[in-house]
Amino acid sequence: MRRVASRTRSYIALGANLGDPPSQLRAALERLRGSAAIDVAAVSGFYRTPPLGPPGQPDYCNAVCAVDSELEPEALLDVLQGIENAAGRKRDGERWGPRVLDLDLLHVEGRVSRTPRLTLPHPQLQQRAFVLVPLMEVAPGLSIRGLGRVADLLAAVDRSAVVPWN
Ligand code: ATP
Ligand code: 87Y
Ligand code: MG
Ligand code: MG
Repeated sequence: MRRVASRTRSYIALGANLGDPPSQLRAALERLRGSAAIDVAAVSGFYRTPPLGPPGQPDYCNAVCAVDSELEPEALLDVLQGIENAAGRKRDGERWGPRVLDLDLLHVEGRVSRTPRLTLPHPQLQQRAFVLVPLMEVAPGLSIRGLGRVADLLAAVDRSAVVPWN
C-alpha cells in the first residue's frame, strides 16, 4: 500500500441503520483495530439519530473515531470500503438509502482532496449534527482548514435529535 511520509491523524464517521446497528459499528471498529496499518486512537459514544436526507428509513446509529496511519488517504478509503463490503454493504439501491454500514472519511490532517472518489474534508461535514456531536467528543479542539473549529460548527446546527444510543 502507498504510504505518506509520517503518521497522520484522520477522522472517520460510522453509520448504520439496518440489522443491529450498534453491532455493525462495533464489528467495524474491531476490523479497523485489526488493520495492521491503522491505529484506532479514540472512539466516540454511539448516538441514535433520525435519518437525514431521504425519509422513511430506520433511525441510524452514528459514531466517530480518530485513527493514526501512514496510509495515503485513498488507501485508507480502500480499507474503509473493504470493511463496508465485508459487512454486506450493497451499492445498488437508491442514493442515501438505508445501509448496514457506512464509513466516511471526514478529515485527514493537513490534506485536502477534490476528486469524486475522495473529497476531503467531507463535503457535508459541517451540516451534519450526527457527525459533529461525536466528532466534538473525540476532537474538541480540532480546527479544519476552510471550515473552522468543530466547536463553532456544532454550535451552528440543531443537535437536539442526536441522543445517546441507550
Ligand atoms: P455521503 O458521502 O453524503 O455521506 P454516502 O456515505 O451514502 O453519502 P456512499 O454511497 O457511502 O455515500 O459513497 C459514495 C462514494 O463517495 C464512494 O464511492 C466514495 O468513493 C465517495 N467519496 C467521496 N469522498 C468521500 C469521503 N470523504 N468518504 C467516503 N467516501 C467518499
Ligand atoms: N445518519 C447517517 O449516518 C446518515 N447518512 C447518510 C448518508 O451517508 C444519509 C444522507 C442517508 N442520512 C443519514 N442520517 C443519519 N441520521 C445524508 C444527507 C443529509 C442531508 C441531505 C442529503 C443527504
Ligand atoms: Mg455517508
Ligand atoms: Mg459513505
